[in-house]
Amino acid sequence: MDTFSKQTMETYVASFEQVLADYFETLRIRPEILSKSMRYSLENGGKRLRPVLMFATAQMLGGKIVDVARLALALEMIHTYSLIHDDLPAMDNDDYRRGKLSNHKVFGEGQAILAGDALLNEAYSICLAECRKGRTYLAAAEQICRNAGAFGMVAGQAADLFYQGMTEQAGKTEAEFIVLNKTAKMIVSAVTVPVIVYDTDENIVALLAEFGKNLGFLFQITDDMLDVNGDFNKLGKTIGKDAAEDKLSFVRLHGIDSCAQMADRYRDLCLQILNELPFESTFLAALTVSVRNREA
Ligand code: GRG
Repeated sequence: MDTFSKQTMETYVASFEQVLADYFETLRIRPEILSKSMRYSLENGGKRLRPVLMFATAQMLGGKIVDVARLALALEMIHTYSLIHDDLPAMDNDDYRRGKLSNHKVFGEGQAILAGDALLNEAYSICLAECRKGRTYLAAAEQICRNAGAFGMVAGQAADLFYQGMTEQAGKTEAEFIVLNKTAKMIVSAVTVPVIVYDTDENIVALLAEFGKNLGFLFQITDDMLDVNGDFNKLGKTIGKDAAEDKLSFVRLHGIDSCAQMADRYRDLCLQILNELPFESTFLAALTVSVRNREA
């Protein structure tokens, strides 16, 4: 990433950290263990990809971070709950996340489930409060909730779990369903919430949704590749789990070399879509390239 994009990225991350700090400042969550376990996962080490995408898209459209700040908080809370639950023994069973012990390794499984539940419920509470701002916020909140639930991330996770160990019975269609729902739809939410809030032209909404979808596929393919050739110290989570658990990953289906070529194609598609937009999209282009080249 060039220096300007790096600085822009830092500004967005810092803005999000402030939104998060304000959230915990105004609320006193009891009991202490619930507050601690929510904060443990929400405050520690995430890349903040989804809030960064939301802020960058809002600014690209001529809007302000503050316009979407609370919806970015809701989306990151949903993302965080999904990571806590994904790490549980009943799901991906990972002891590490972001280079630290997973939530359930610190607080126990019961508290980890509840921290995830509380984050999800808080996210919906925030979305509902945002709906008071009017029709476009209602539509944006609806999009976040839909893409996270039975027509999005939860459906993708259910399929992922279902096909684990059954890779012979499933193929490209099932793998694409998993990636689209589990990973891409949350990214689609991040980049379409601002266009929905500003009630922008439908063609722009469609182009940004397509950008988010392709970026989601790029993100997941690089995730699958890092599970093979990544470094635990940079990635902060266990390597080699997809193969060990016979997951229906893109690497399992296509092999690592083809995945590298597919990742290049998804990156180029994203860049092409950004070029079609009538906005200055240098930062989103730099971010796309950094997702392709990421090591963490
Ligand atoms: C439990 C309903 C439910 C869903 C879990 C998030 C998820 C779905 C599974 C995690 C496994 C995985 C590889 C998901 C897809 C990619 C992804 C969401 C990776 C983690 O996102 P990052 O890298 O996380 O943005 P950070 O740590 O930076 O916040």
